[in-house]
Amino acid sequence: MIFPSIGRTGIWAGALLSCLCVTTAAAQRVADHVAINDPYIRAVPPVVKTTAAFMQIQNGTDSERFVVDAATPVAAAVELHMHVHDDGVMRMRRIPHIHLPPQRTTSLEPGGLHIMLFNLQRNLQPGDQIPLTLEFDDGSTKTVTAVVRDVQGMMKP
Ligand SMILES: [Cu+2]
Repeated sequence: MIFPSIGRTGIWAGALLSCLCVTTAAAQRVADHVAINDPYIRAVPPVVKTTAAFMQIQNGTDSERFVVDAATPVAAAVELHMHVHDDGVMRMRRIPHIHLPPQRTTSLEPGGLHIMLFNLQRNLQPGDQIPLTLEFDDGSTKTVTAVVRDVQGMMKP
């Protein structure tokens, strides 16, 4: 009976090592474990100085992470926003962070979560490629190239 119990101890030691590995991975930069797909910015007429950016954010970590800020050289101010239903009216609201559940993809899309760009510093033409930087809860950042796109038939950001 001694040998089987030693065997079990070996299994537990292995499980413990796996846990340590996961902890080490989580201690790495969040930005290295987050994939951002199809980032784009809504094209707006030159007189409009406000627009929004959308994308899919895939959290490849086993823990809950957050986007805490964003920035782009084409906007003087950037905020994280969501839409809420308020007595049948859709309104935007600033939020402190965008929640990224573990091993899930979070959609930023018209009518939902978005990154709001205020006081545009230049005219954005469809096809323009704009750097956009996201900051995560551990302070790490990731810069992607967002394409300016006409977004047809969607509600305003
Ligand atoms: Cu907004």
